[in-house]
Amino acid sequence: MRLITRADWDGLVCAVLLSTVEHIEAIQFAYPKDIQDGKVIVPDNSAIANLPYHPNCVLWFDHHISEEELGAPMAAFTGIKGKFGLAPSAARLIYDFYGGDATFARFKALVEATDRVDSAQLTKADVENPAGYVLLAYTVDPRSGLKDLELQMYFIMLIDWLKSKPIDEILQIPEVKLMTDRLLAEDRNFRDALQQHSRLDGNVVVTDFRGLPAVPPGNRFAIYTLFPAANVSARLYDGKDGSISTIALGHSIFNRTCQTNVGKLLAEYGGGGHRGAGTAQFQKAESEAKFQEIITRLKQAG
Ligand SMILES: [Mn+2]
Repeated sequence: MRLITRADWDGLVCAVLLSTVEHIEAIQFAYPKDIQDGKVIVPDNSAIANLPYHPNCVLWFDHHISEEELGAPMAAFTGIKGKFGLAPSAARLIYDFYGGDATFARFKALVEATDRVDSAQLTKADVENPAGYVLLAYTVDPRSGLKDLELQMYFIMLIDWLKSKPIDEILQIPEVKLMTDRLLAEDRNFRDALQQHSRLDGNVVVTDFRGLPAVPPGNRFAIYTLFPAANVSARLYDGKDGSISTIALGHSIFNRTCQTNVGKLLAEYGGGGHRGAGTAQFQKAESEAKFQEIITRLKQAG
């Protein structure tokens, strides 16, 4: 059968597991919105992983649950083989469904790392000094700069390597090493840039990248290792054409005490997101006043 899986690390690990226990003839990567918008052709008898349900599938695993689905669960999906529920990763659902350690012992560490990566339950070491599967996972995030076909080819190779080689060996493969070396170098520069442009304001760490020609790339959780006292980050940066400024908010993944639902807060300013992360954009002229207002509200809520 054909497997359609999400074009991210969790989706890739789903493909590793499913192709070990099911007869998967082809693997295709898709984004959730394209499935929902009907833009993906789903052949009859497909398997779908880490993506929304489609009526043509006969095997389905997903852990992305909206609040409505939690309230009125699953009735539509009984009779379909698979698992849909709360889990740190879709790979974890597959791991458990097919018998856990008894079936997948050799992928135990891989799936544990995938849980941490996919649910942002990273350790400080995973952020400051990533190694093993977590470091490899960073090579498939959007920061890698790989585009469509290139990314798909890389994904297919990774699935093969993850099934056939130990992680230390995979990290030495030239295509992989090129990417991890670059990511680690970027992270070092990014940490310097964060130190230079950030200040702690109550419970908020404010990073002001406005006026920089480009926002430097780097691990989005690095700010929380540098400012462990903050429970929320606010990053300010300019749009490409210079007329717009953006504020991006995120809860700390280490100090989980922020009281603000940042998606809801930013929705009041025409932006959006979810409880733990979101963005809003402003015309430059009004942005400074709005930024100050938002940061004040984050401080007041604690
Ligand atoms: Mn996932």
